[in-house]
Amino acid sequence: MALLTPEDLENLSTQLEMSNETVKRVTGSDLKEICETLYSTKLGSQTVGIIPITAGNGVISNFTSSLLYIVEYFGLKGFITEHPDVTGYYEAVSAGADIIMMADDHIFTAHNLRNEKIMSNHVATGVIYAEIASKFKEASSKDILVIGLGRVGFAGACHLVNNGFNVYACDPNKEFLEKAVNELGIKTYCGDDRKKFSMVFEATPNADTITEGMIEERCLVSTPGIPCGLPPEIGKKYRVDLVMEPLVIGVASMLYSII
Ligand code: 2YC
Ligand code: MG
Repeated sequence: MALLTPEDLENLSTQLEMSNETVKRVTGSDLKEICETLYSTKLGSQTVGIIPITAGNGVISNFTSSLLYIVEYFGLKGFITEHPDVTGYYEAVSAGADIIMMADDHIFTAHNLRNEKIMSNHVATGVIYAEIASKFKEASSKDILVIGLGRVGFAGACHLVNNGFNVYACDPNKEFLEKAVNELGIKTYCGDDRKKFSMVFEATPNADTITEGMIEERCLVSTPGIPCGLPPEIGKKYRVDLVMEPLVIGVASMLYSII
């Protein structure tokens, strides 16, 4: 999984405003409304304890401060523990946190201590980016293309199948593809098939995974993927609407999913 860099999280508020504006324009709902509908819930006044974790590649300088910004943006209370790791966990629970948020290099999780619900970032991110793609107002059918069937892509594909969409998917990893065909019944799709899509959910750690043959003019591409799977020149030529943001949209999905 591509680890975030401090640069990825710079001017997060601007990245949020821009992607929220695009989401509103192409789906008719903003991020809050999409989360409230997706999880049929509203956030309350919970307090989130955010714990820096030094494991693996260690602390990302602006990661926990970005989480605090997001928590407060959605109207929750939050604090970053003074100490990292286990000491931080003890501090957060002792200070009365309702929700714990922490991430090592493999799992980024949110745990609601009051109802014992727990969610991972990769599942929450897959579900909400797939949901956004599927709510495209100008969509020409219920056919949707999923590019990348790793743990983020698979979670999104599963959500789309469960919501009655005709999911076509591709992944160079044959095992991932077979797993999705066997467990979700998705239809395999590869670049030179003549079918074009108006809704695309891309979840790969690779750039330029989207080619002209895949997309309809003025389609919607929804992707958490860093680097971006949509080559800028193709985005311009086909006037593609792009929803791509490094952290907020996935964290919003995590928070609403455990309330
Ligand atoms: O600052 C800290 O506490 C670090 N231990 C945080 C490590 C986060 C690693 N995960 C990532 O960079 C991201 C996830 C947020 C989503 C995809 N990659
Ligand atoms: Mg990508």
